[in-house]
Amino acid sequence: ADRTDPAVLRELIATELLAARERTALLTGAVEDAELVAQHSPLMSPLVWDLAHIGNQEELWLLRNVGGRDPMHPEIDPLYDAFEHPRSERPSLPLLPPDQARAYAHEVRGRVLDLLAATPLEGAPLLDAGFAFGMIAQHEQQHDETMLITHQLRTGPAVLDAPPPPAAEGVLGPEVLIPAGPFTMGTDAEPWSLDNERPAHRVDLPAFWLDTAPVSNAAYQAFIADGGYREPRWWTPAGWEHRMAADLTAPLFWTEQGGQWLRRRFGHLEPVPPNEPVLHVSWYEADAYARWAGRRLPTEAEWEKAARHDPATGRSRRFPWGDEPPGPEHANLGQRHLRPAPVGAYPQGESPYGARQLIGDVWEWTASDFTAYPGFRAWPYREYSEVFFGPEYKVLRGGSFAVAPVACRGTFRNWDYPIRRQIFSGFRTARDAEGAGEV
Ligand code: AVJ
Ligand code: FE
Repeated sequence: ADRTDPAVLRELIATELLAARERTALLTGAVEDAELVAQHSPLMSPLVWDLAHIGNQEELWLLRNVGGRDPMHPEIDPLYDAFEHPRSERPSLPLLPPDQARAYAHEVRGRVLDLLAATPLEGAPLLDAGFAFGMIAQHEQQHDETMLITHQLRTGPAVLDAPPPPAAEGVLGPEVLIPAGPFTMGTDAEPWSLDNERPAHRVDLPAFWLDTAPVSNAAYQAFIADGGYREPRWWTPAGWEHRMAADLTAPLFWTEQGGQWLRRRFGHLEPVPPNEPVLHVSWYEADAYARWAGRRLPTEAEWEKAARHDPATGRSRRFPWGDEPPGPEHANLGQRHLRPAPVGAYPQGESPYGARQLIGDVWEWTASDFTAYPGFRAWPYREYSEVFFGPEYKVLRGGSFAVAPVACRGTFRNWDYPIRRQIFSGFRTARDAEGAGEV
């Protein structure tokens, strides 16, 4: 698609906004209103908050900032400002009830589509390449992932359904070698990249080995069976303290019954599938597993080099498979499936170095803190990224089965606290390759 053609770009934006809204409608329409206003976990907002927050951010950025319109309901703004009230307190706020929240988001969207038709997609930084519209489509999809996390935390009968992901293909070696050398990290070119992905900059890395695919449940069960959760030497001091305080013994949603591990998944109880990437582990657990395995988590730069660097041209590409947008043959994205694919799936999504499933399936914890790239400039608001920079947050890369293609690329950065595991988080491990990387 030629995004420099305004008609094509408008069509693309409208398609992305619609895709996000269909997903929002699915996630908020699958349960009764009583469940929309309920708190399913203190870690999450009630679903009805996400719904109106989606509409409120769309009104704020598109109707007010781009369109210059007056606020529709200024009195509700503080209710839906994520920095005003912690998630745990949101159920007790005087939120819009479900029918009004839906009507508000719908009303905003109608006006946004009129605005899109009437606005030049150039001539101002928020407008260039339709950036503000792209940011809002990504924002809604990010909250759709958040709402899917809430669905996973909710108890009760299953309400969501999807076909299984594709099977593994081929026989893979355990790890791939990424030779030493510089690569370009981050981007100046992605039109809808968010501020923390910019600017592009060169990073020189020593050679390293990286797991071909994410760590599987079977491999993780070996760590559990070997007493990994009882052995402080595998854990960082903060990790061990947390493991004790929170009484961690297995990934979230796992239970042992009669010597077998079962997991709860969107309302179903099932045996833990051995060949699926492990899911719902904290950074502390991922880090402890890696040390037990005699390995370590990859740094964020290592992850991105493995995912984007093309040794044939020396260029960094948008995705492991090249520059084409993700299709169903490349990666498990967009909630097409309600689970990660088995390790070794998606041969067409392989990177030049032979790594699989870097994009989609599970978010991958990295060793790195969430920090600004050299030359970072907060845009268009400090509260998207800048206020989170620092050692409290660890970076996750690659996106999960719950991430939409519009909010996923080789440069995309996610972050969370190292204790968090309700998110769709897994990991792969790495090790140094001293002397092996001369090219
Ligand atoms: C990038 C996933 C950490 O959900 O807190 C949504 C995305 N920012 N609304 C989050 C976001 C503002 C953000 N994460
Ligand atoms: Fe938000």
